[in-house]
Amino acid sequence: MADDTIFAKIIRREIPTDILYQDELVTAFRDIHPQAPTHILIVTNRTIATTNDVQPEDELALGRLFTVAAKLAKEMGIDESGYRLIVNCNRDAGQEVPHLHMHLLGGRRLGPLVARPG
Ligand code: DGP
Repeated sequence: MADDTIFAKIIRREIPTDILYQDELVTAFRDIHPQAPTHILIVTNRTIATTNDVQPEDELALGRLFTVAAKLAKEMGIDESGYRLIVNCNRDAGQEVPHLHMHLLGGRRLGPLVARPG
């Protein structure tokens, strides 16, 4: 089933996860492999595989990713110190989960925007 990503299971609460925020459009929870003191994923409830697959009718949900990111950043106390929002698409960006999500990272200096190839 195309919609059956690990994130879809989290959204449907089939996998126990500490949900930080959920509404009719998006769901937020902590990344299982945090890259910073605050590392939260905000995912669209509709399974959109990549940013290549977004539709005009997704615009409300995509905007909601930002309003929820700002709300959570404030709650986590990183709104003034700063944070980074990342959306990866496909192989070269290292997208692992084919379900559109925004990373909210903060709580330390995050360094350069793009890592040099190793
Ligand atoms: P990306 O590379 O942008 O597709 O990021 C996927 C992120 O999802 C990665 O940082 C690890 C996280 N992740 C993968 N599986 C799970 C899971 O089962 N639970 C949680 N909380 N995070 C997960």
